[in-house]
Amino acid sequence: MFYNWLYPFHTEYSFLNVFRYLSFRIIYAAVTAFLIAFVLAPWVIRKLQEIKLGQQIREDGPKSHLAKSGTPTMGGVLIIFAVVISTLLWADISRAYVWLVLASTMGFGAIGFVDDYLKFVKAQSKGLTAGQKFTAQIVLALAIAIALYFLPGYTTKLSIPFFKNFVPDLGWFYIAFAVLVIVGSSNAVNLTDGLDGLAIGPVMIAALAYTIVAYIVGHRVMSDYLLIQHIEGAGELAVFTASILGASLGFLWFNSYPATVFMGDVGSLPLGAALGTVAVISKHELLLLMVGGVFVIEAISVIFQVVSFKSRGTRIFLMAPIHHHFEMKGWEEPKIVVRLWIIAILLALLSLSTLKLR
Ligand code: 57M
Repeated sequence: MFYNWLYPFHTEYSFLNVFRYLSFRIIYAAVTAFLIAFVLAPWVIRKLQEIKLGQQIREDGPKSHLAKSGTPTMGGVLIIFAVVISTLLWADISRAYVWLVLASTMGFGAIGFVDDYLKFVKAQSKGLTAGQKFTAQIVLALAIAIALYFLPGYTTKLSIPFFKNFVPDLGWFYIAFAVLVIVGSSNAVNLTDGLDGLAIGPVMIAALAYTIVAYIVGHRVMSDYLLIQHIEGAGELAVFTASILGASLGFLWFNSYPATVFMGDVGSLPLGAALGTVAVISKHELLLLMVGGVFVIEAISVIFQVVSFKSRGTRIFLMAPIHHHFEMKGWEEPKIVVRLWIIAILLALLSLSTLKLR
């Protein structure tokens, strides 16, 4: 908005020139989102406590979690609010991509909100059924993928990490592929969100990595130099991912161990979908497997556990997702969380190296 409304006056007021610079807008988007989340959090947490929107804890999980009963949940509302406001303020809102990522984030946020709200009114840890949640996610992701497909200039070519000349064109199949990336990412972040700070840390790290990717993809000279598909306007996505980074930092202040608020599905579903949508639009879809490697590890641990349990009747992990396995082994919660952050940082660094190594 600042870019669209204030920059046009730069001929009269030269200081308004700053709004032209993407790097400036990226940094201030992160700072703005942080401030919104950080300043409003105590008030939001108080309100959530007042309406008794506390977490119900399942009794079959690790026993240490019983002490968390009543911790306010749905803190994700604040993250999404901060991301949307900051993106609207700092991005070039004439770009369709900006509206698409915002639509994806708010749409998945709405699914998460309904799920959390039902858990709250029914006062039990249920909510939407898996089938209802999954159907809603697929319909929404499909709408986004189809909109992208018909957007002028958008290509259905797929970049493969480490390969510069092998860029297969998926054609119509790209729509199904994009749905898979967005829905998969949304659910993987949701599965990861089971310890204080566990999901939000890797979300921040992935958001930072995609800020760099989107900046380069949207920069004609840099993308040409690195032999990466250039996407006109994709740089504005970096303003969005920087907002995720800032809002997440503000939330982490309160979600760090021992957490005073959880994000709820209203946070985890849209954050995962947002990363998936950015990965799709910036044409670095497969890179998300590496950038979001911690989410992939968590999701794979569940798949392996369920398949093993159903087919052989035995478990591979003491409990899935894998963070529960480490808890059952007696690791302290902050140790598990920080170690998974370390893995996330290493994977993000490796992912960024693929921009050059191809
Ligand atoms: C969400 N939600 C947390 C909080 C958060 C298929 C199966 C693997 C699904 C999986 C599942 O339901 N995952 C989805 C996990 C819950 O957190 C809430 O949910 C929101 C995210 N959606 O924001 O509102 C609990 O996690 C803890 N937590 C924190 N700090 C945080 O910052 O400590 C969350 C955020 C909170 C709190 O205790 O209540 C969750 O874990 O439920 N199911 C499971 O994860 C279950 N695993 C399982 O059944 N494993 C079996 C299967 C795979 C065969 C096995 O291994 O044998 C476990 N989850 C729990 N108890 N709680 C097992 C039992």
